[in-house]
Amino acid sequence: MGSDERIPQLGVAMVGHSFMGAAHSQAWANAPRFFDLPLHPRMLVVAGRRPEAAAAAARKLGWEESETDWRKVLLRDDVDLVDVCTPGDTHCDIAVAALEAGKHVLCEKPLANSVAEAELMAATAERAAARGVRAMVGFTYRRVPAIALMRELVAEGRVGTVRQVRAQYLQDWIADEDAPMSWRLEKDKAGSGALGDIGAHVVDLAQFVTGERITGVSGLLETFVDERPLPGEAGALRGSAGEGRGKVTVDDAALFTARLSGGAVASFEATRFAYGRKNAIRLEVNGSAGSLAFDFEDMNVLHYYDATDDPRIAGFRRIYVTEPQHPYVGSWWPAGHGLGYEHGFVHQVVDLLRALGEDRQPEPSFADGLQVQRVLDAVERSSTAGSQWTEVPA
Ligand code: SOE
Repeated sequence: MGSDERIPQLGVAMVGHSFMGAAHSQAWANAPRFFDLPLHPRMLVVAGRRPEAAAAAARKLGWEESETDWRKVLLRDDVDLVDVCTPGDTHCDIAVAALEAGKHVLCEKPLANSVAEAELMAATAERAAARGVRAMVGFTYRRVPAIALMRELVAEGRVGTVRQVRAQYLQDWIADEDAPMSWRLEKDKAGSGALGDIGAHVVDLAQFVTGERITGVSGLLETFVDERPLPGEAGALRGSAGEGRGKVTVDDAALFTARLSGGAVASFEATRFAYGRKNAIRLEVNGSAGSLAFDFEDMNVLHYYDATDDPRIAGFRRIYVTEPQHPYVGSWWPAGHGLGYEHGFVHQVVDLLRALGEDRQPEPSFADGLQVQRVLDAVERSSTAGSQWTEVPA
């Protein structure tokens, strides 16, 4: 697809080309096809360690070239932004080097594998921002229209004062104890298990929707299966097992309660052992004047209960979030047609490009990513200390 030559280009390089790399690639390609943008992304180069795999990914995902060494990508003058889609153990090195080389960065979640790494990344991003170089962390689900609408409705006071938040992220892709190993089950690669992989999303969402911060937690982590078959060719997320076995070194399930800065209390649950729950991100907010409820497995719907309604007709109303008045929706299909998983990634790129075009900080920033990391760390420390109440450093 040709680009409008009157719109300045932004040269993009992506590091990593598996699941997230594919999700991000379609976003870079689709954003300018559906949204009016101040910058037109040019998909210059994808980096991956194995030359054939990187070249095949470039062809399939729509990148002009491939590269095996991400450091070489940073030397290129035509690269303006580096999109980090690798496992967590490499986020810090790549993002810090890219920012220091003057490249904007989009980095997958969770921001890092430890608070120390996240602090370094946030500090580097702050220094880079003074030079107009921007960094954003990919908490993509913020950009699901029903979630963005949920935030708008809470901010408008439609549920009154928020009293309780119920947040769950439930999957089942490793519930079978013979499901293969994945880097997501190794602490040195992923930092933590369900907690960081999917719990990080609901931590971000609860804070995003309420506009409040988690100030303290009591956590409980559990590992049910500590050894699994190594993955085969098709990869762990596709359930393909190969030869040999590997050790699981992360949590399989993470549960915690929390206090929020505005006075609300919250419960969180992240697990990949909830048979039958495929990608159930469930978020419910109960306030003094009503409730809002969302489940990603029905992602175009938001449920709203207005406690000021006549009690004879009060009940949860099912809002089909597919109208042009809803966040992001108007740029897609005619009303009523609905969106999917991939659209959140497109909206993420749209918001990032608009922020860059207007020379402002995109959200969520690396500072936001660091704050989520501090929550995850507090949950781990609390669990180790027998679920002891643990404050989250501000
Ligand atoms: C696997 O649990 C995974 O791909 C996560 O890593 C993503 O962040 C989530 O969006 C979907 O599930």
